[in-house]
Amino acid sequence: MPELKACLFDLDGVIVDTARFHYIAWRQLANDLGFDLSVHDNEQLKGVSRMESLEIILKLGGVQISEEEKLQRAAVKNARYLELCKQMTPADTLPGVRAFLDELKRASILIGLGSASKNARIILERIDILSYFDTQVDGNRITKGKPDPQVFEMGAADLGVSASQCVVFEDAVAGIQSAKAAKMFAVGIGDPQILVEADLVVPGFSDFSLTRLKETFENRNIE
Ligand code: B16
Ligand code: MG
Repeated sequence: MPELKACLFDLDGVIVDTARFHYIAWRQLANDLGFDLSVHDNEQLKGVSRMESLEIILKLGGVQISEEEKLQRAAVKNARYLELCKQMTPADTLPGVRAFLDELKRASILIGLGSASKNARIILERIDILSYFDTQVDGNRITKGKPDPQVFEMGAADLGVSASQCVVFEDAVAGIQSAKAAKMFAVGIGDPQILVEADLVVPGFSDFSLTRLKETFENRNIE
């Protein structure tokens, strides 16, 4: 029976809520182009890379711009996003995350990041959580975004563990698909009716523990 050796965490929506800042900055970009972006539309952007998000937004607004303008507008959006992120503090770490990471450390379980964001390191530093991570795979390293398994496969390779020894924590449907494509145990953070492909879904880390994770992880292997 494979032993639990590593936990790989998505960033936005799992460790910290940066989606609200992405939304403000993307909405500003849409407004600059003459249309609005709803909170509902923003859901489609979770876990999706920066340039793919831009493509989705342009489609929603029915707007076409040159490749050059796409890069320029994405850069403006990112600068606005990073400006908003400056207001984050360690208190913005989602409830229960730090205690859960402490529990993993005490149990010598390796910790990795698997995020689509190119700003992951800056954000981890800002909420003072970077030192927990034994490796970070982010948008600067991957060539294929979620739902491709690359991000989590790279994380497992960095940590020297096999897929069957890893657990992935994800809030986005594409992220759960990525974990399953990597043949890893996937814990969804959010709504079980949305994250249907996850092996286990919890609302957050507040009422979660390593003991509970191990129970589910080990039972899965007996089945
Ligand atoms: P950046 P995750 C993702 O983070 C966000 O969910 C997504 O909304 C964002 O577009 C993407 O990172 C890229 O972010 O513009 O900072 O490179 O959930 O994969 O941690
Ligand atoms: Mg996410």
